[in-house]
Amino acid sequence: MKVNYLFFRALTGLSLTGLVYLGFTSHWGKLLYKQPNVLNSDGNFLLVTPWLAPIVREGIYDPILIDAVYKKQNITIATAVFALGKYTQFLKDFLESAEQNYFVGFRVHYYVFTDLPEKVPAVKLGLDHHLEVLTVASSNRWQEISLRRMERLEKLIKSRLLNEADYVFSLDVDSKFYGRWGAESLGRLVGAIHPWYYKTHHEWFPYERRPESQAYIPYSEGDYYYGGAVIGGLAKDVYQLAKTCREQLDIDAAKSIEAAWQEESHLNKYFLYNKPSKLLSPEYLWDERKSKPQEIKIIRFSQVNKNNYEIRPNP
Ligand code: UD2
Repeated sequence: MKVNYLFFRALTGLSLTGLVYLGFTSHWGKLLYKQPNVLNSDGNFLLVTPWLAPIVREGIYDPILIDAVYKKQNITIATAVFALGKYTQFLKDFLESAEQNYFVGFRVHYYVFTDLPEKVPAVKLGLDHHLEVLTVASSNRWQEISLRRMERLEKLIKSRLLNEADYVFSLDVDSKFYGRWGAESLGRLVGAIHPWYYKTHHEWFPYERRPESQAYIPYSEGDYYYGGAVIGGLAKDVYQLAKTCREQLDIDAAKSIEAAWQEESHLNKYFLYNKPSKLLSPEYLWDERKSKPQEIKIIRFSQVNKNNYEIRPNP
């Protein structure tokens, strides 16, 4: 809807300069503003976004203190992992490395979605860590497997996790933990900055650019590019995210449109207009194929180098 500038000015008493300063544009609900920086002048990740969400990285928190604060709350962290088809081969390393690093000492419940339950490895779990296998239908398209995670997550949270968990994470299985991942990652709505795009201008982000798609983001907009591999937050907030993304995916599907990066494109659209309250620096979402730059002090969770042609059900 077009906004009548004079009407708005009369209503708010703001001058044109004020409106420009606020980043007000001619469409309701949209703000035009300079793309936020990711790195400080000292070459480290910024401490907070311009909307005051912390960007979590090494050196800005006390791991023992922050775990102690959250342990007093007696919380349960549900963690959804999808391993369908040949991706079951990643489960062993994922789970074994998680048990060394991921919310050690907290109550963690893994929900492993798979079409091959017999391939789920028996991994020794730490105290108060539990694992449940949820059998789901196979798919012959990897894109479908990846994007249907939103629908499956939505259903799981609605049917169970709103009662069974405080926080929910959904993590890519073709990944491994290399360092501590604890309570510093908890927040109302949590996204991870993608390791390949944190120095990229938003015009070059691989957002969906076709206006016909619900995931469409114009070239002039965008804060950060978030990875689909890590989604987290309070159960009710992750539910809202998953439900909205699933609805948007359904609208696209009815129009035979699949966004450039499936659910990751819809996630980026969601986060643009529903800003995450906490961001994880790429320490929490790295990629083995990328060498470690000086601004990354420690790699905590990283995508493993996989041969897509060998492991995916389709090109
Ligand atoms: C990116 C995202 C991923 C997802 C995808 C777009 C990062 C680092 N990765 O990764 O999260 O948004 O783009 O759709 O942000 N899976 C199976 N079986 C399959 C295929 C996929 O279980 O045959 C599951 C599995 O949990 C995997 C996830 O779907 O981790 C994403 O698939 P991917 O890792 O192959 O996607 P990729 O590498 O393009």
